[in-house]
Amino acid sequence: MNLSLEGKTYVVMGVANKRSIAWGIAQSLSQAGARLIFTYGGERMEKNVRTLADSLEQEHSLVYPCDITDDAEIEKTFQQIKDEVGTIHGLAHCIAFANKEELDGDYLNTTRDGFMLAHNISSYSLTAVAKVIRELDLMREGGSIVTMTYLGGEKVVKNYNVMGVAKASLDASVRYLANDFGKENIRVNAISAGPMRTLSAKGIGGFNEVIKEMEEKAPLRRPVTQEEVGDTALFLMSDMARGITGELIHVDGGYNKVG
Ligand code: N5H
Repeated sequence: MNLSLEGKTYVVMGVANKRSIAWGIAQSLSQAGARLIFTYGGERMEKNVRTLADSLEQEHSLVYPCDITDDAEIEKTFQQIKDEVGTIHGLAHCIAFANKEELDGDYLNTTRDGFMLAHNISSYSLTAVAKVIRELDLMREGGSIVTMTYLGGEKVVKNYNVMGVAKASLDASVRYLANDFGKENIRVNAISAGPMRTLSAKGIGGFNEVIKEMEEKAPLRRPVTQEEVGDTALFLMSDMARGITGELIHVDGGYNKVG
C-alpha cells in the first residue's frame, strides 16, 4: 500500500483560481500520478480553470462546466466524463456559497431564500453528485469522495452563520453517504481546513483577526497551507486511508482542540 494514484482518475469540483483549496488538492493528486478532470461553476471561472489544468503534467486536460444547482446538468457532465474515461476513482467536492450579507452580524437575520441557497449549493450538491455517480456506476472499482467543511459547522464561529448550518448538514450528509456507499467500497469523508485566503474568503469581514487567532492559539501557532490540505486529500484518496469513512479530519494546526 502506498500513496500512488498512478492509473487512477479523479474529478475535482470547485477550482476558482490558484489559491483555491481545490487547486491545492489537484496539485497533490497530480503529483501522486492521478489523471484529473475539472468542473467549474460559472463562465467566469472557465479561463482560470483551463489555464491551471493545462499547467499540469497530463496529456490533455478535461474541463467541464457543471452548475450543481441543476440536476440535468450534473447528469450531462458526468455522462460526458463517463464517455471520456469510463471509470473514476474519486471526487473532490470543494463547493460552497452563501449571500455575503448573511455572513455578518446575527444568524437570526438569515432569510428563507438565503438559507435555501446556502444549503442547496454547499450541502445538497454533494448528495446530488453522489447520486449521479451511483446512477452511472462511475466508481465501479471503489473510490473515495472528499468534501470540504469548516469548524463553523460544529461550533458557533462569529459571522459564519448560515454557512455553519449548511456545513453541519454537509457533515451529516458525509456520514449518511458513507453508509450508503460503504458496500460498494466507496468511502466518503470531509476535511475541515483552517482559515485560508481563498477567493471565497475575500472581502469577508474580520478574516485577518481569524488568521491572527490561528497564529496565537492553534497548537501549531500558524495558519495551514494549501499543500497541507491537498496532501490530506491525497491520503484520503489513496489506499492508505482504506479503513476510513464517514470521518471529518481537521487540518487546522489543532485549532479545534483548544478552548
Ligand atoms: C468565520 C469565517 C468568516 C465569515 C464567513 C465566511 C464564509 C465563507 C464561505 C462562503 C462560501 C463564501 C461566499 O459564498 C462568498 C460569496 O458570497 C461572495 N464571493 C464570491 O462569489 C466568490 C467570487 C466566489 C468564488 O465564491 C464562492 N463561494 O463561490 C470563516 C472563515 C474564517 C473561513 C472560511 C472562509 C470558510 C469557508 O467556508 O470558506
